[in-house]
Amino acid sequence: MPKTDYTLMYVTDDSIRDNNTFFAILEAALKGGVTLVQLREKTCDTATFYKRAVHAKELCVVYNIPLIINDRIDIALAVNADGVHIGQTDMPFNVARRLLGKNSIIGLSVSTLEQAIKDNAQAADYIGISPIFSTDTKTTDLAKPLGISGLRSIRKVYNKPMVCIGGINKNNTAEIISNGADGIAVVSAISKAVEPLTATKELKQIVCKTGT
Ligand code: TZP
Ligand code: MG
Repeated sequence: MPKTDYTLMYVTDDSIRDNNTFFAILEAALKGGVTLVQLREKTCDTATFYKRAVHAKELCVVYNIPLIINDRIDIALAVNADGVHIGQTDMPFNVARRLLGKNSIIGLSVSTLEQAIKDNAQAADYIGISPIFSTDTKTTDLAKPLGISGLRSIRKVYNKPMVCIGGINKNNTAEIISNGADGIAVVSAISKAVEPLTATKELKQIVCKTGT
């Protein structure tokens, strides 16, 4: 299995219900150099989620980029996705691993230092620092932002890949990477950009320039 590149994850924007727009932005993100895609759907029915997942997987295969499914292990299995991203109140980590197998990528959201030192975080392929900053994109179940100091404390105890999410844009990306994150995950910095392709390229360049 090739090593996963956590530099820049595009988390899809579930407020975009028009499929043409949704997939045009996803393709711009892929063209612009995202290294992972996470399909995140919080409000639609299973059939709609599944259909988006099928098409997202087809696009990701063309660009040779892993597709991660948010929350839904059944959808990940159904479309042969590369992994899942789960939160603290989703399917227990060990069960997700058993269902998906050892070759799938499993990411876990972590909102405190305590969560980062638990077994499930240590067993995850990567953790998402969630949220690093405040955001208007996710309005429910959002923990207090960890900020740069929270990121630094978690970096000291966590040796595997760490991706930050929440309120990230081109102005705060360098600070996140220079304080120990392996990559960033964004929704609106790409989905709401006037030019998603250009925005993606800019974010990628900042992460790559700042990272070691
Ligand atoms: N999880 C924590 S914050 C967040 C998610 C899905 C939303 C991030 O969106 P944005 O627009 O990049 O701040
Ligand atoms: Mg979740």
